[in-house]
Amino acid sequence: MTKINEVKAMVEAGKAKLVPGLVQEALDAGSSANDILQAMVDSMKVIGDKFSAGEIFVPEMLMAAKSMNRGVDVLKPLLVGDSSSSHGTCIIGTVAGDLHDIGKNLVAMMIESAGFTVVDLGVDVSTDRWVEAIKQHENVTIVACSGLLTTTMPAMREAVQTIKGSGLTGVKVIVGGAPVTQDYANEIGADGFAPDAGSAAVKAVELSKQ
Ligand code: B1M
Repeated sequence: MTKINEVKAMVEAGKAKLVPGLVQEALDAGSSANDILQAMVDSMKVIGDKFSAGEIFVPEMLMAAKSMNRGVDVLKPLLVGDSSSSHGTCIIGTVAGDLHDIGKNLVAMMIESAGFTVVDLGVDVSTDRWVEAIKQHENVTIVACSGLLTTTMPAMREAVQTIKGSGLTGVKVIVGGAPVTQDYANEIGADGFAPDAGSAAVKAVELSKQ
């Protein structure tokens, strides 16, 4: 088995202690940070499918997530660029009722490396908290709302509509996460949508210049 496949297998098996070492070994064996990241993202898809099929349960999903997070920690210095430009502050979080943060963390990492100061509100961010954070921080140009559950899409709608209706100017809202589409973003009045972390950073830069 190649090192990268070992990483994938150990993320799926939830072996959080083994994953960082294997990620380092995969890098040493010549795999790129992006390829290793993609392998771990693929693992989470496998985990999701097994969960849907009733083959695994929440604790296994949690261990796989922990393993992936440990692996991402090793990759982070290699994935984050050294941007000298400044596009202002980006407030990011996962919407109310939703505890998924791996995708949100990747988006935060990419947005930071694109030249934003990132304020991460974490998960389960209430509607009021988004607005408070925009008021608390200077030069907020982007708010990035992540959501992974279809059941919390109404919370995303409420967050976006409250931010847009708050009268705070100069702030653009982008949304994303597995169940979110461009159509849904349009419907709830978001300024932008991105399907993945890389394109979220591109979209954030584009919107911050408008
Ligand atoms: Co949950 N979970 N989970 N889970 N979980 C999903 C999302 C699910 C699809 C699994 C399944 O059933 N197949 C399903 C949702 C179904 C649905 O709503 N349609 C689900 C469910 C049902 C649940 C619970 C309800 C299970 C239960 O308790 N019965 C529960 C809910 C808890 C809650 O949030 N209130 C739950 C809990 C959990 C854990 C806590 C155990 C754990 C999360 C741990 C953590 O995040 N720290 C977990 C996990 C790990 C998953 C899966 C397996 C993996 C998610 C992940 O990290 N993917 C997931 C299955 C799957 O995704 N196929 C599943 C990797 C990550 C890189 O991808 O987050 O999609 P993703 O991010 C992508 C893009 O979406 C995008 O960029 C990233 C990649 O570049 N993106 C953005 C994300 N945010 C963005 C924001 C942007 C732009 C792009 O702009 C702002």
